Amino acid sequence: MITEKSLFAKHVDEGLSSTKKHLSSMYFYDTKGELLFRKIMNLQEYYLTDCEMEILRTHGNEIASSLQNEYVDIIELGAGDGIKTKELLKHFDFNTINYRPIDISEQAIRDITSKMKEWLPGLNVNGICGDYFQMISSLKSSNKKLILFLGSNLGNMNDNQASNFIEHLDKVMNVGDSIFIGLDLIKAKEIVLPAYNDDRGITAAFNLNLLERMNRELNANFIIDQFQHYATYTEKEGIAKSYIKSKVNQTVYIKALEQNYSFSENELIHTEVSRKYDLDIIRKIIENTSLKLTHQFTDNKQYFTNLVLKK
Ligand code: AVI
Repeated sequence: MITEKSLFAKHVDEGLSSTKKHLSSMYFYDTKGELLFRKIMNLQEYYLTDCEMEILRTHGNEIASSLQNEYVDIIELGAGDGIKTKELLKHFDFNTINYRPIDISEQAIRDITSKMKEWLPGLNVNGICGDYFQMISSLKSSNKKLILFLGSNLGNMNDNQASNFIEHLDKVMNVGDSIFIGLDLIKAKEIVLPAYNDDRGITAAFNLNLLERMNRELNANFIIDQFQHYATYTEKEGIAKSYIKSKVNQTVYIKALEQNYSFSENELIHTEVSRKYDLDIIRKIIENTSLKLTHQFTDNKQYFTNLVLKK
């Protein structure tokens, strides 16, 4: 049986053995990573949270009325702490919705269930613990669906993966169902880069936690101080990229893999893409689906957008 841990070990071996070293950003989110990500979301530099919150606060009523016309399962992919979602859900008629947050963390599901019930008494909440990538097929049903995918989570996939993901969602949707998605927009480097390289070093700690996780779970002997966080962004490409850079020539032993891995000075391990969008990129991503872009909402500064994609 392939356990979560052995899959992690396999991916680490593949990523650290390739000529251009890489590790998947999906491994950021262990308990420590989740906590650091919550801190990132509250950083002044991480404008994404406030911009999406502004959209939901300002247009929540309008968004809800554009989305609801009969009983609907509101499924949220990667629900997190639910603070933004609450701003949207409060505009729905609780007698006609069933809120189904999905999150990989059991604790997150427990927290969001109790908090939503406290914030929005009367709301039906049926949380599901699991990896939403692997759960999409199980969402197929005759129930009318609204799928929430907030926080520019799509941006952590490359464009091919994003198209496949949306195509997969399209297949479990029925005519009349919608996706409500939040996406960060392409903008100047002076705004985007600090969001991925904050002054307090929280994003650095979040990225370097990948090394700590390998130490904890795979008995590796990474000396964290000998690596550093490195982020890049060009407006032309519209993709923020995060790396871990080796400060010196060094060799690390990973006991679970019984293998040494060498890093030369300044060598990079690619750990994350955070894609920024414009409407052309979105149209391309949904071009092989039967989804239509029906509504667009943006914040005042036009940094972020929320879109309705309707089947
Ligand atoms: C979850 N995701 C949308 C975040 C982002 O902006 O790419 C993850 C993150 N990585 C560094 N800071 C935040």
